[in-house]
Amino acid sequence: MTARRRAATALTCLAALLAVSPSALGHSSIASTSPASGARLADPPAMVRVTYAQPLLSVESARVTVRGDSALAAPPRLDPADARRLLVPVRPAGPGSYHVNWIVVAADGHPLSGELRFAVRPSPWVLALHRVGAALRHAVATILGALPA
Ligand SMILES: [Cu+2]
Repeated sequence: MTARRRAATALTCLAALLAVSPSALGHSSIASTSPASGARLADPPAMVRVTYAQPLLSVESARVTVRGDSALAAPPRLDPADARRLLVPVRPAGPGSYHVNWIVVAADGHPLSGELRFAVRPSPWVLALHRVGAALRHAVATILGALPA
């Protein structure tokens, strides 16, 4: 094969590669997550599920943090029932902003990183108690202020 023909063959390969969509090359994109990104929940989920469009080879790592602390309950894993799905067990860590990030390996061997945030609100009881507490403090201050010195 001449150098010229070799170069032509290489160019043809490159053109074919560029014409192929990323998903056909084995890359995978996220199809859905549970909870949804940006969700505001009453209680933290026991599990975060991230479903990709195509099967994954493995999980490299995953982290869950709340207020700077880890809320990862157990090692992350692929769903045995569906290799497209990453499962991240979450330890309930109360209200706050939960940040989940991970690295998985796509079918073509490329690592894919992703992240997801959701918020857990304080319970209505906690909010109600805060309101009662504030009202009581106000009442006490008013009574004390009305007493003769
Ligand atoms: Cu890839």
